Amino acid sequence: MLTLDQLEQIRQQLEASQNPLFFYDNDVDGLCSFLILRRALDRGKGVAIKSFPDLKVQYTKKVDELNPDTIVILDKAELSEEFASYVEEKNIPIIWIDHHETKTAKETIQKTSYFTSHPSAEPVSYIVQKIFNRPQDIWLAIIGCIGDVYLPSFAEKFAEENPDLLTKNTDAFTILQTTTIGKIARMLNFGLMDTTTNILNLTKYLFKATTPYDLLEENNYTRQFHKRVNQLEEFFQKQIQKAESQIDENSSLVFFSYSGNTSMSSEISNRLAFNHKDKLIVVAFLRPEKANISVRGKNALKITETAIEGILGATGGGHEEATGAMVPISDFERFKSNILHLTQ
Ligand SMILES: [Mn+2]
Repeated sequence: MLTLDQLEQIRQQLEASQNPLFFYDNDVDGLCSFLILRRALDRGKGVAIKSFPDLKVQYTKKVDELNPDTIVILDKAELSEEFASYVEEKNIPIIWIDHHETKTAKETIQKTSYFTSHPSAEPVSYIVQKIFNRPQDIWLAIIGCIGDVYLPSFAEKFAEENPDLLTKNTDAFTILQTTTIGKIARMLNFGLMDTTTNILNLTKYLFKATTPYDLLEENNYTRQFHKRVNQLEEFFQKQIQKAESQIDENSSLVFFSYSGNTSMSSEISNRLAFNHKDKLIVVAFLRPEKANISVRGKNALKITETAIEGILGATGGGHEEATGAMVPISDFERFKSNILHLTQ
């Protein structure tokens, strides 16, 4: 975890900024991190990063458009050299807060104020909640942490006060799959799979929301969010059913691939991992060019890294028991056979 000095340093830099621009990872931890800082500062714009694995040079367009005096990167493991040097030339400081292992070059990292909780790896929503410590944002920090399968210290008290939202003495993974807070984390991940305009409307609503019920309630502001969530929830349930109908009980591996308009490999793999705790779960979303892959289970990181070794253009990484990878579609069968060999 970051030291108190580091948290204080971030706080001072943020408070000195009049027009911060937040780039946040396109998932619930990234979103909640942005919301916590935006609510504390009451200023700044937010952009969800959709490029993978790094924050790519295309986002300098947003910098030109919004003209910030500080850039804050949240929950993104990698930063492209082109983006960093473009911003450095404009003399705009970058605060980069993350919790993943990074492969970004030292020279690029040195162009930023880099803060990471790796290797203890507390989620970014936990880190940023510790900067301002505003009690009214704790629910957002909990949702962000649970989305990243991490149980924050402040969850226990919250569970005592909100037993209908969160169960006490439960691990983060079970909370994600069985409680209302977990359901909201999944809803927000689905809500982020929408157009830029709809995401912007959702975040604006969340600048002012006071409880998780504001998200569950259907009103003029949440209507589009609920509509999108219901669409994706239906697709999600279908994939789970399909995957489970294919499971070989004698195998330690669940290998499931699907396609469609929306990649939700992370959500699907989490649910399958919860339902089949003894198995390694590999879920692949097949695009014309490449496959988006999520791996869950024991040694997921080692298995992912070994399986993509030697595949040109393949990337992958993450946490010990939860990873993401991208493999060119031309090498997908090779990736699959690597996984089969590794799990036999
Ligand atoms: Mn995260």
